[in-house]
Amino acid sequence: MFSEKNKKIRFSIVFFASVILISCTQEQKKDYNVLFIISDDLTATALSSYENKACSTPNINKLASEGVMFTKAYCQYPVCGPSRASLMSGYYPHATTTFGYVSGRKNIGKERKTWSQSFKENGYYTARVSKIYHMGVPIDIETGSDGQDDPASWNEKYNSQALEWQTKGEAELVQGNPDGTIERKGGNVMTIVKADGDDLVLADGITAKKASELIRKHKNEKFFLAIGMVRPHVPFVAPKAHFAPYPYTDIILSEKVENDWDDIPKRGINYVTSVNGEMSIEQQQKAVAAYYASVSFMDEQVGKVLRTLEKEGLEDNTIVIFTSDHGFHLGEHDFWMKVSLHEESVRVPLIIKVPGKKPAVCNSFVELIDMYPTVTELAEIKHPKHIQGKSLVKILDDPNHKVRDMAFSVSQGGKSFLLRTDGWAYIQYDEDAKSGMELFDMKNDPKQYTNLAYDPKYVKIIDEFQQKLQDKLKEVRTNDLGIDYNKR
Ligand SMILES: [Ca+2]
Repeated sequence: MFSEKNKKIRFSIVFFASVILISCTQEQKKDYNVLFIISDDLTATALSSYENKACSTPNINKLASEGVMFTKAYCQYPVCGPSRASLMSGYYPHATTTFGYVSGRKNIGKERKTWSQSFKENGYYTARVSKIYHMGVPIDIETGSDGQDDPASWNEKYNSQALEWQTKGEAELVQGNPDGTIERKGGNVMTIVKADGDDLVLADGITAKKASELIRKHKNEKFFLAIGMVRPHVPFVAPKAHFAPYPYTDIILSEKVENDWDDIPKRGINYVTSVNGEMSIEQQQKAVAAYYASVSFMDEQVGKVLRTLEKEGLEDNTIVIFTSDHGFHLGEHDFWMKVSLHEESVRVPLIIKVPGKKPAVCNSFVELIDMYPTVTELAEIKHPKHIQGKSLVKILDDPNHKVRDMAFSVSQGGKSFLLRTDGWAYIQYDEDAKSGMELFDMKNDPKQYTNLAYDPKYVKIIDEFQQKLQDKLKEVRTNDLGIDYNKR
C-alpha cells in the first residue's frame, strides 16, 4: 500500500506531467503568419541565387540562403491569369477549364475555397497588395483597377497605381521599333523607362510601403499577406540608378544557333521573337539589361518587406514564400516573353522559408499548385480534400524526398502540353499531336537546341510520354464538383 505521502508525490508527478504534455501540445499548434510574395514574369535564369551571375538580387539570395530553394519548380500555365488562378485554387487549369485572363472564380466555382480564403475562414487577417490574381500590366496598374480579383479571398485589398510606361524619365521602345522613332508605348510591349524620382513613383515601391504598413498594423494577429510585385513584367520601368550596373553593351545574348527554328513546330515558335519584334542586336541587349534593372529594383522592394518582418520580430513565426507566376524568355531561340513551354518560360523561382527548418537546396520536381496544401498543412489548417497540389512538408524536412517524378504545364488555351521529367522535356501540340511534338534530352541539351521527337531512335520514349500525357489529363480533369471534363 502507498502511504498518503507517496500518493501525494505520485499525484504531483502525474499532475505536472499532464501540464507539461498539454503545454507541449499547445506549442505544437502552429500559429504561423504567411507572407506570400509573387513577382510577375520573373524567370529563374535571372536570379543570382539561381544560375545567373550577371544580375544582382541580394535580398532574394538572402532569403534563398535561409529557406528551401527549389531548382525544379514549374508553373501550371506560363501566362499570368491562368497560372495565378491555378496556384491560388490548387487546381490544374484543365480541372476548372481556366485558361484565360480570369481570376478563375467563374470556373472554379463558389464551392471551392482558394488558398487565402482557407486562411481567412480560419480566423486569419488576409489581404493582398497589388497583383495576385490577374491584372493587366500595365493597364490595370495605370488605372488602379482590381483587375480580375477574387473578393472572397481577402479581408482587405490594396492596389498600387502608377504611371508605368508613362513614368517620367528617359524611355526607349525596343520591340516593333526598328528605326527607333517611337520613344514609348503602352500595352504588353518592351518599353524601357529609366525613371526619374524615388521608388514611390513606381508600383512595386508603393507595394513595398503598403506591405510594410500592413505587417506593422497586423503584427499582433495571425495574417496571410499576399504581396504582388509587378516587375520585371513589361514595361521595364525602374529608377535610373538600377540601370547603371547593367550597361547594355556588356550583355552577352543567348547563343544564336543556326537553323534553330527548323526543328521546332510552328506552334512552338513563340508569339514574340526577335524577328517579329524586328529587334536589332542592340535592342535585344537593351531589353535584357532593362529586364535586369527591373529585377534588381523588384529585389530591393522585396528586401524592404523582409526587413520590416525582421524588425517587427515576426521572423520566428512567419512562413515566407517567394515565387513568380511563370518565367520569361530573354532571347533564347530568339524568343521573348512567356506563353512558350520551353524551359525559361515555364520554370519558376521558388523559395519557402519556414521558421525552425534548415536551409536547403531541393532538386525535386514541384509545382506552384503545391504551395496551397503545403502552407495549410504547416499552419494546421484544413484544405479542401480535392485540391490537386501535393504537400511539400516532407521535402522541407528532407530535401531529397520526392513528391513528383515530373512537372506538368499547359499553354495555348490548354491545347499544348509539357511533361518535364529528370531526363526529358516533352512538348506536344494538340491532344492528338497533329500540330507537332518536341523532345529534348535535358541532360545533354539543357538549352533545348535539338528536337529529338522525330528521330526513330526515340519512338519508344515518345510512346511513353504520350501515354503519360493521356493519363495525366484524365487525372487532372476529374472534377470534384460532378462535372466530367473528360466527356466534354
Ligand atoms: Ca505574369
